Order: sequence, then structure tokens, then C-alpha cells
Amino acid sequence: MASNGEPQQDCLFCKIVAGEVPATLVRETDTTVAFRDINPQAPTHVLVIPKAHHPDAASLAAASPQLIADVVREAGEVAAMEKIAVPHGGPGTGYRVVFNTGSGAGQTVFHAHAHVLGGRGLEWPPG
Ligand code: DGP
Repeated sequence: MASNGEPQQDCLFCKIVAGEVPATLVRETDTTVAFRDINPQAPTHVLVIPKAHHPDAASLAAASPQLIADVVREAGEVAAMEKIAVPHGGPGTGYRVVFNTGSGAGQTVFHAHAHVLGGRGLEWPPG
């Protein structure tokens, strides 16, 4: 279901967008922010979020195909900056983009975010 994008007072990532909670920024565009995860699961672990509030990736896509495209493009830009966007390299040279969706799948912050993970071998299937 589409969401309206309005900031939510009790949303941690809206507070990061507003500068009310500090974060280590990696990139920023008019529509997105990328910052390092506070609890990194890999040498590169960056979160890319839309500045507008949408609770998960599917509702973001339903509300704005352009904005989810911005998020995915920025994930690729982060990976390139981190030198993990190698198409045919060995372990640790590629990256994974993950949208945890629903608490049962590990989503803890209900503001859409792409995890960009890399810099080590990544197993498949994921845990
Ligand atoms: P998820 O579990 O998919 O909803 O991912 C939420 C991520 O957000 C999780 O990996 C930890 C990260 N995180 C939680 N609080 C903060 C914070 O205050 N700052 C930063 N940089 N990351 C946070």
C-alpha cells in the first residue's frame, strides 16, 4: 500500500534526515541520505534511505517509483565509492542490497532503507 511520505515524529530515520540524530553520512542527494550502520555486519555496511518517510520498500515503490529508483541508484553509487562494485571478482568484491521487510524478516526501523553490504564474502542462501 502506498504511503504519503510525511515525516513521522517518532521515526529514528526521519530524525537523522532532519539532523536531530547524528549519523556518519556517506552521500546525500535531494531525495536520499546514505549513512553508516551503527551496528555493521560487514566492512561496508551503509544504509540508503529516502528523505521522505515510507515504512518499507514496497510502500515506497507504490508511492514513488522514481524515489525507490533513487535509493537503488544511490546504493550502487555507495558500492562504487567503497570499491565493492566489481562485477566478476572474487569474494569480498561484490555487494548485496537488502530491504528487510516486516519484523519477522528482521526489520526494526519502519522507515524504508536499503542495506548495502560488502567487503567480505557473502553467503547464499542468507541467514
Ligand atoms: P533493519 O533491522 O533492517 O530495520 O535495519 C535497521 C538498521 O538500522 C540496523 O542495522 C541498525 C541501524 N540503526 C539503528 N539505529 C541506528 C542509529 O541510531 N544510527 C545508525 N547509523 N544506524 C542505526
